[in-house]
Amino acid sequence: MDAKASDFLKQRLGQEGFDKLAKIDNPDLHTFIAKYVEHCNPAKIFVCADTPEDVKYIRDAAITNAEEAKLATPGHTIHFDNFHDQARDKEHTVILVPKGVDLGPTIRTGDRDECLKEIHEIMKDIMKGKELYIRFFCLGPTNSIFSIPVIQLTDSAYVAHSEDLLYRRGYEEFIRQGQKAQFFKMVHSAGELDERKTSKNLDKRRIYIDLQNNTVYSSNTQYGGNTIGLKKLSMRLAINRGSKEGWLTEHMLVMGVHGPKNRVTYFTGAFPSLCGKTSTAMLDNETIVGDDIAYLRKKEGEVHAVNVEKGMFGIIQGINSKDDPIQWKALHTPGELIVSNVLVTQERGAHWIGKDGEIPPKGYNHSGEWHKGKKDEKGNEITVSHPNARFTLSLENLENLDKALHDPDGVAVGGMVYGGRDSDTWVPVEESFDWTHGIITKGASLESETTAATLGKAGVRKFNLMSNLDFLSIPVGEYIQKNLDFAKDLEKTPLIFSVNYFLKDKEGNFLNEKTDKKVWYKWMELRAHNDVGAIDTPTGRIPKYEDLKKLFKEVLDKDYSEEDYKKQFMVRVPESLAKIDRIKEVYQTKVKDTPKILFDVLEEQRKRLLEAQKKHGDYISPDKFA
Ligand code: SPV
Ligand code: MN
Repeated sequence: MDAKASDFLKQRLGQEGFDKLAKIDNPDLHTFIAKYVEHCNPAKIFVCADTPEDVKYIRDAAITNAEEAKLATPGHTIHFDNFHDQARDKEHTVILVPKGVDLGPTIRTGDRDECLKEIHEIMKDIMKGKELYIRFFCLGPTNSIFSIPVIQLTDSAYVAHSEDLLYRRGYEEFIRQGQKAQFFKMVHSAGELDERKTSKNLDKRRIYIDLQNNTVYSSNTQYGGNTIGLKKLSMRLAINRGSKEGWLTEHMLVMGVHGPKNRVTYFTGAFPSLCGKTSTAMLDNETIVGDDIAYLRKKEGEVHAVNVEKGMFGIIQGINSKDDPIQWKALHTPGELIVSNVLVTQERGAHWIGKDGEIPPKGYNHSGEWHKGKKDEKGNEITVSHPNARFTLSLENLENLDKALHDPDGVAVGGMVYGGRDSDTWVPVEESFDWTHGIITKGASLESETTAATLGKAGVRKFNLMSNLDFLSIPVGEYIQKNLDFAKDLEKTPLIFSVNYFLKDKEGNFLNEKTDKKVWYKWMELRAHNDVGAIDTPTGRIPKYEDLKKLFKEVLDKDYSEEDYKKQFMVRVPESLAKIDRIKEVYQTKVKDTPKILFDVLEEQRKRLLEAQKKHGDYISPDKFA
């Protein structure tokens, strides 16, 4: 450590804190910490070296600071975000770029010099009177080719505590990597707090991502998606880094699907919000590796995936004992767990939208004192919990955790799944013809319909390629090309599938039960080993009726009728053609440098659809292709 940084840090951190830091041989780390200690100017500093006492210090601080409060169940706490700070702030989340760099119209960018100036002004002395928590974490398993060390500076004990549940501790990893560490740097301040200990100056809420320095600044916000540096903030840095190094960062779950004779085949899955991502990761009798973010790398000719995280920041709305027995149990078992923005009752229980039982008539929630019928300033009724209210826990608390979670090699991927909320186009499950066809017609063509739980009108299709649109830090065209190139030198290429849990008939009734998805995953598992055949249609390969009939019986003890099969797997030509038009339009008008092959593959698909239409009409029963 250079003498100046050393003197300064000793003075500000105290001997104990300084000694913890000095064990890590990395001058860049010391300089970075010194810079932001001086700039943010906290009253106190705590360096967490990941000992049980240090971790407890942060957990206790969240209570002492009143950022969290205890609930009746031992170990459970409640945290509130500001009433207007309940989701990711897309408008103020900005990728900083030097003059002349253009990432295309779908990515929010700002002039690097100007934004750095602005954020440093906002963050000047922002921690005055507060305690700064310094924590070390590791994205991906430790001691692995996937590992990325991250330093988090935050004045929120809630953020530092949440990260402890969600990420692998990294103090030892920083020591191990020493000067080699290519670490990410996070500076967060909740800013001034109001009497409810929620961020007060939301007008100065900013999330600025500096790719050049691998640094993210987050100010005047507490909501996890804006503050938990290792989640969506690091994700943007990792997408950028991976694009240079030949690996991928995807907004994907990772799960083990259990096949015949104790075989486990791993799948990854990308789904935009409210499309069944968590319920897929939590599927009965399967095992979860991760529910949100995956790194994919090539290893010995195969794709390997890791869960970047080790915990879950899950949506609590709708969780009930019948549909989500494992999460329900975890939410009712003593142990470390944070719930946010739900209702706290007088008995210090928690209640949320869609929970079993009656909604309590009153309590305390994200709006303060709450009673049934309470309205916000616009006259809209305030629900018992916020639709984006969450729970935070370690995956270790889930019964269905897969044993490979911390495997430094990750898991070999047999299949990748893309799914959206789609009432009328995609069949329930379909395999692509090959990797390129899958990346283009499934991943890069992903759309999802809005629901009543999102802002704006319901039922509007939103383009969201790979469900990664919000997090891209490289141009969309380049991102697609990197995905296409990824499979080039593989010996065993994962199959690519689409799923659609939301298909409806003309009368607006869902064509599938929630539990049917269990069968689709068993079918995909068999396909990954070539244990069942498939039928080629113009848009991809679909299951044969006999195979599904057998699986429905085995998995759900259900008699699956041929009539249901024909309705569900009918090729919908007009809708499929309309989708091609929409996707083409996006890539022609909103994306720079779309790889030409994307248009070619879409045009080939159109040709196949038109030929089939000529022969069989608009709506084609799957048996016509058998
Ligand atoms: C998502 O919105 O995709 C989430 C929650 O996983 S957040 O942390 O807000 O990104
Ligand atoms: Mn997510």
